[in-house]
Amino acid sequence: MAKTPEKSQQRTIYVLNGPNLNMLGTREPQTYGHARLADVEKLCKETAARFGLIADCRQSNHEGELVDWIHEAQAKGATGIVLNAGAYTHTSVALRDAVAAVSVPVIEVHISNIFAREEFRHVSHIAPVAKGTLCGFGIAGYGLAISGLAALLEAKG
Ligand code: CA2
Repeated sequence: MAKTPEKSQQRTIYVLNGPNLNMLGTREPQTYGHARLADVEKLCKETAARFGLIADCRQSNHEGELVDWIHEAQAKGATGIVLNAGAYTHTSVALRDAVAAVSVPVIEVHISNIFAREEFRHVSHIAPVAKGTLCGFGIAGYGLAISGLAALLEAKG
């Protein structure tokens, strides 16, 4: 029997990276380290697999595409979203509204400690509507976010 769309991605975590994160590992290693986006995606897939989950990793430089993927995660019944919205974190009401509009738990991740940087990075429009926020752990934060989502799932039974 065909599965309903809502049930089709019950064990999938969307890992969404926003603008310029495709440049990871090419510049600013003092802030973002030496790992590339491909390394982040490998870490996410391996961490997810440890919990019997699948990481669906995507990156976009376009705000609307990120909004669409958040809606898609809800429509397809994804288990969670790990979101590094990059600079849109500090500017995007549209992304905040998308996160608020879905019941899928969203964990906000930042590689750097945004609170130890320029003042304009101290504001996150995502944090108030996210299930949780991690920052300052380097790319390990993505793995921690996936472990956290797995713990939430476990607690829900
Ligand atoms: O620390 C993070 O993960 C950020 O979300 C990264 C964003 C920044 O705007 C946020 O304030 C904090 C920037 C991502 C750009 O990444 C680059 C990496 C290497 C070279 C150029 C850009």
